[in-house]
Amino acid sequence: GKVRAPTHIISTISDDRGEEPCYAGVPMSSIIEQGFGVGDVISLLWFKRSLPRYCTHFIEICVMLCADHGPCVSGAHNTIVTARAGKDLVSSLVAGLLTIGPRFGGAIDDAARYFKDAYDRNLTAYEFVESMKKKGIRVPGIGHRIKRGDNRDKRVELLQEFARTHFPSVKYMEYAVQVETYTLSKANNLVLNVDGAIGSLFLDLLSGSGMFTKQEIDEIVGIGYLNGLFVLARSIGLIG
Ligand code: Q5B
Repeated sequence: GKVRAPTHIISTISDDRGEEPCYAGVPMSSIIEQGFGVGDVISLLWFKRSLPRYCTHFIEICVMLCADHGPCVSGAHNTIVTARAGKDLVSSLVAGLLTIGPRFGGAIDDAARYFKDAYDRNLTAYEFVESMKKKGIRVPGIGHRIKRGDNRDKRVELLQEFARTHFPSVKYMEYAVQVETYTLSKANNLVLNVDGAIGSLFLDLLSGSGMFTKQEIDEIVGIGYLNGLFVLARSIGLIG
């Protein structure tokens, strides 16, 4: 057959030079034979390592729970309008995806950054929230348009329940809950939202699994690719 033109890019993630493509050194056949799931594939392609099953299961739960949230949210609205205007699937999908940002679905990275910084500096929830208010920054991961203190987000409860059962430590999530308790005392809509739950729990996954060095955790949180979880998940719903 044809020989591929030499690549101008070196990838340390995927390699198709052998008999079969490898994801972070793991051949595709092993992925299938060992019964890996999409969470394992994400851990290989995003984190370049095999993570314990409870971590890959958590990733899968995030993807499943964020796959859709009805037609009212910005992303679904734009995708539906674009599709009804007669555009193709990819155009409709990206029209929706482009709305993902700080106010809609794209607050996971910032939630992880701010919760980590505040927890690691031993700030109380009060000190953290009030310092954000002084800077005029909304607390990422807090607040929802329809969810309330007396009408919690089921997705958040399910993620918390899973983590409390399977994670060795949920210290960042418990901190996020303390922040929520304080923000709820200010207004009933300032609940811990799904972005905040994923952001804080991913910090617990990174620091509690023993699979990442401190430097790697700082790098992951700094680069910011946890929003990718929401982008990936919501693509499922938008395509539907
Ligand atoms: N206030 C989420 O706003 C929302 C505050 C706050 C301090 C806060 C807002 C926000 C931070 C970003 C964030 C992810 C825009 C949300 C998601 C996925 C989704 C979506 C879905 C899905 C909602 C009313 C008053 C104002 C504000 C104050 C609000 N949030 N103060 N820290 N975090 N959060 N984004 O309801 O005095 O009246 O001026 O930006 O975490 O996107 O399901 O819909 O799966 O698709 O429009 O779940 O909370 O409220 O903007 O009218 O604010 O509350 O300053 O105070 P709302 P607003 P004041 S999860």
